[in-house]
Amino acid sequence: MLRICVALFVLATCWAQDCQVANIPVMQNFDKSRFAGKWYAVAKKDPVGLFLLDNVAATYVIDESGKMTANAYGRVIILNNWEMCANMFATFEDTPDPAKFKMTYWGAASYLQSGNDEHWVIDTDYDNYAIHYSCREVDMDGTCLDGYSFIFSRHPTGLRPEDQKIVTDKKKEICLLGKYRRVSHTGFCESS
Ligand code: DAO
Repeated sequence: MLRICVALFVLATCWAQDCQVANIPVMQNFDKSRFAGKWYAVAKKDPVGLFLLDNVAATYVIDESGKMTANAYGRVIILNNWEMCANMFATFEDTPDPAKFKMTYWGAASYLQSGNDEHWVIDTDYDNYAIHYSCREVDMDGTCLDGYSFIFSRHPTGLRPEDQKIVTDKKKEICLLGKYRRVSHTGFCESS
């Protein structure tokens, strides 16, 4: 009996820890109009060649046709040692899954990063926290080789204590527990 229980536990753990990008669970019935507005990044899992360092916030807008766009800012260091606040823009293409978007992003200045990334919403309660995920490169075994993720809060001071467990459980589910660093808000980008 004990052996069966252990086997079931191991099976359940493996199932809960499915790190295949294709199996990452995203927000069910995601409603982008409720997602609109300003979000402060409070933690980030960096991609290879990280870009946005801290003081990161994104404001999502949904126009009358339902199209989502965003403008974002964050402190970056470019050209070896030039510290500045980067203003970024993004457009989103809908996909059959309402929580998964194809994002095109670019900087207000040409020397800032630009590119195309996945933009998935893993979970949100719309009013307090949101978990974003983007895998840039899928490995041969189906897991993510290079990606990034933001933990967003509606509050620049961070997550409410009651949201912390939910977010920790989701980090585990997407195989990124322990991979995040704190994103501070010092006012660096406030005047831009
Ligand atoms: O910081 O290393 C990095 C990658 C960031 C990609 C730039 C994204 C700009 C638009 C952000 C919209 C919300 C995620």
